[in-house]
Amino acid sequence: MKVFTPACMCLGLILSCNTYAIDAQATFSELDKDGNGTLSESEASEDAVLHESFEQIDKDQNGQISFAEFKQFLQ
Ligand SMILES: [Ca+2]
Repeated sequence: MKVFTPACMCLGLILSCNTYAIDAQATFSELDKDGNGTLSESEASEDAVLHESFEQIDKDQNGQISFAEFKQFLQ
């Protein structure tokens, strides 16, 4: 019996990962009103969930949500 990974399965996985990355980036950019690459508490308050979980997302407690922290939160 041949063991192989269906190409379509791999491709689907890659595509869904890429789509996810683009969506996360797009959402982050949209919230980052001043475009400085981090979300302040007032920028995050545009989104109810982010506002609610701000302290939880802000792992290093610097009062800003970085894209890395944002991505971690989405996972
Ligand atoms: Ca910002």
